[in-house]
Amino acid sequence: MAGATAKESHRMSPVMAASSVRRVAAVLVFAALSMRSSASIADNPIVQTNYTADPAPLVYDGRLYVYTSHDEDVTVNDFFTMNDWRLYSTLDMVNWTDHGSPASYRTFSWGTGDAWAPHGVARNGKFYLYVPINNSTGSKIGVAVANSPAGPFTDALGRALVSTGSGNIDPNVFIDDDGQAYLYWGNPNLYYVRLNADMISFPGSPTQTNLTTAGFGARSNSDRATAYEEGPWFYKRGSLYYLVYPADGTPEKISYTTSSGPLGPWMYRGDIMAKQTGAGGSFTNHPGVIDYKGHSYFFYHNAALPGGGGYKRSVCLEEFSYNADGTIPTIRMTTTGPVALGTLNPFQQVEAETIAFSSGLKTEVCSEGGIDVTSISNGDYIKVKGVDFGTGAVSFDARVASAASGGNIELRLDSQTGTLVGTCSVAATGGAQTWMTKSCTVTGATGVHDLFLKFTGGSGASLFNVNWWKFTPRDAPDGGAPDGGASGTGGAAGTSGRGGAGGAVGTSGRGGAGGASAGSSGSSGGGRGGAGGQAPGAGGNAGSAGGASGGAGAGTGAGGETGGRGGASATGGTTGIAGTGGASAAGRGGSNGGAGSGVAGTSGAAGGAGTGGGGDPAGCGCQTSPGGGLRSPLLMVFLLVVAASRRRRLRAAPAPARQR
Ligand SMILES: [Ca+2]
Repeated sequence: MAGATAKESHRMSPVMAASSVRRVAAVLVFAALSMRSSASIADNPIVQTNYTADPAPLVYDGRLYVYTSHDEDVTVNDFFTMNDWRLYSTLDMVNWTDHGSPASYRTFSWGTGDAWAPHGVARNGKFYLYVPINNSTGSKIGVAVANSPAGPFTDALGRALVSTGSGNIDPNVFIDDDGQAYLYWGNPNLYYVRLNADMISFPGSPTQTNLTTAGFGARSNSDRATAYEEGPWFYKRGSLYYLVYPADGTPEKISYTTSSGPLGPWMYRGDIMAKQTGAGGSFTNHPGVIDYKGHSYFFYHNAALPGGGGYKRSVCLEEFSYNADGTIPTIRMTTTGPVALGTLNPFQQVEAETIAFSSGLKTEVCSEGGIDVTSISNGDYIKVKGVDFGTGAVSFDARVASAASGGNIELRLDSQTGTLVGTCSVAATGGAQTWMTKSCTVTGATGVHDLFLKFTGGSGASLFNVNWWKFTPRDAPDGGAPDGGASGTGGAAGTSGRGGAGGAVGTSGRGGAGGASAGSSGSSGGGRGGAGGQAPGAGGNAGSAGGASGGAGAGTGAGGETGGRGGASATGGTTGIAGTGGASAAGRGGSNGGAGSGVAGTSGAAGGAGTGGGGDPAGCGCQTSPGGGLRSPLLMVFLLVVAASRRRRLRAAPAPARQR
């Protein structure tokens, strides 16, 4: 944030004249045009669908979240115009999923605006969002609480947590090893309190830290006693306490100080990031420092997006390594950001709002839950980094809605003009939130690539919206590879043996394929779905056809996020038991799973009903008949052929629409 003096004087500025509104509007149009023409495929700034600032990272349950403030596209009064906070998350530090707005100043009935730098922390299964907001008597700190990182947050107190004095901005909370939580904040003074265990109250009154040049550095001018400005980021690493802060007025640099205790005495350690000057620089900066998956990251903001400026900032990210003595090296801004910590699985549902970089797009609340990508016009694109197509993809599904005449999603590898592996045509769906799943064939996508969803169409400003997408693999990988499951290979058919056993349960992956094929007199293989994890198991791909005297194929999908898909089908053997539907321990039974639609064996039982774990009802034992005598060898062969054909169709079929 900027210096309080400048901010407070701006608060009393007269309402902006209409001519200024028009000027801002003109600038915005120019900015939008500039954005359209940008060919940048850099990964910083990490969010392109909004102007964001004041990053506050949080690691929770294996995922890295970052709360940000939000500079509105239309700046009012030539000053910070900030109404709500935003939340993004990642698993790989390059692809960021938009979680929308967890709260706004309107979350607090006593607030009147100025949703400035937030800080979200997790404790006791709850999430606390500490925020500065303004009202008619100056800046105050509020605290909101929620049961999930993305909210919805509600005002925990119905009044301000900190309301004494002035300059109550940039709250930052750290919970020490002994469980004591500290709240630091302030511009131009640095205050702290020890929070009670409830995280929403504190004993006594705020304490003002004694700012000395030995602790916080000398200022390059004399308007304050030390270089400290605002935005404290307080944390502990090993036995050393760190306080990182914007310093030395505007433009701000980032400096830091350390101590052997949470309350000082502080020893100034120097600068981390230099002042930003020239194009792409903003006069403020704001640090967020965190470790994730064994790496150390430094969040900050600049003005590098098209149309950016001091009131239109963007959050960026760099990786760094601590020196052996615990000091922090100087960190430079880059347009590339950190190296990816992993690849992205395109064979599970990927939210369209999971983005490494994009151009021309916005996001909005989706009627199907979560967020969708909107404001799509001809030439816009989404880059998703490090997509692992494995041995190949055969088709692409996109969940889309269009109130207009639609357009196309070109699937390109490695650049906006890279190899075209498929084109998905999107027609009108009857409404901007009327969702349909569109599919297209894919060829030539193997291995790891950056995926570009390049949008084309007419001249409209909003051709269509996208909720999510996914690819279908060339063939269901055995035993979860490359999706992380333990491997298990379907057994080869045996002339008198058993069908292969299904792949072992993938921890977060795709289920193993069922037995490759039935033995002529063997029993079938069964495939198990992935057990839980982020990626739902795809369920038993299909129980293989039962052998001449074999048992049934069974597909079992253990519960993942959306549950495993049940075994698609299973065919009973001539004397075998009919197919059993895929079970689903949790989540969805699979809208085309669920039932084993087993064809009855000559003396077998009917196909069993699948067990739906929610969502779609359990499938029926359809296309079945009670066991009856199909004793002709020719009929038996016919059944096996039908079953094989059915499996192929089911594998190639688009995934069912997943409702939330
Ligand atoms: Ca979505």
